[in-house]
Amino acid sequence: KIVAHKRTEIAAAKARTPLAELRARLADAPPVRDFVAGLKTKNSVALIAEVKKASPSAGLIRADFDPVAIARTYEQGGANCLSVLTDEHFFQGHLDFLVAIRREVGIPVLRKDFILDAYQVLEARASGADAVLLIAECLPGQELADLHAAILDHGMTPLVELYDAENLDRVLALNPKLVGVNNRDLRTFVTDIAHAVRLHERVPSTIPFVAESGIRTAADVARLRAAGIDAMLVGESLMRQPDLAKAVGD
Ligand code: IGP
Repeated sequence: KIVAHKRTEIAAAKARTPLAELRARLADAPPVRDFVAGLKTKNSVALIAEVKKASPSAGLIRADFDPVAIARTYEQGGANCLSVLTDEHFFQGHLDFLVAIRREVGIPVLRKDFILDAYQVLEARASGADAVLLIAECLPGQELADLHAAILDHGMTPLVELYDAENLDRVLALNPKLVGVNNRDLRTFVTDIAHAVRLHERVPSTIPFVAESGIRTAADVARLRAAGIDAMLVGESLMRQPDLAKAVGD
């Protein structure tokens, strides 16, 4: 359902801004920052802090939503990298949030969206993205490899996400620079950190690994650390904190 809606959005975007025009904008885009290098500093479990106003599972998460102010606070609090929701319909995000955040912060930024078409990869780079999410469950067959190559061609880092263990071999065949396991079952919205811990055991330790979704407490982080997981992507539980700077520091 999300994928079908996304395809109509992409068609509309292509009609609004033709490919040639988007290509011309690439020259003015800010240079790419190294997302993987960004994860290699500071915290024992690196933090990708997510700027997310709303989600299908949670509804509106934060009413006083100022994306740039939140991103700055995350950076000052010591986050390694940022994830910015750019999907408008389901997450109340926007590409303009990415543009503004990339201009105002120094740490690398991921475009978090449902990427189905190389046009969106170009959009991401033209908007200043340093990394782009790819979801294995949304990209059957050759589509995953083709978009992975397109992201690398533009000098950005693909974060290849999966939920279903059956997609792991397909993901590892890409020789990915960064793998993420989503703890949220998209059919039920239930999150279970044990899911990432289990799949992490099947990913070679040379590939940086991100645990995504449902990470809330210090005990959760301790579990990831004990499992040797490199990084975590945290959205909702940070976005709900009244004192964001303190929450990131903790
Ligand atoms: C963050 P949480 O539970 O901390 O808010 O989760 C992130 O993992 C989640 O937003 C996410 C997501 C996605 C959103 C993971 N994969 C794919 C949209 C699309």
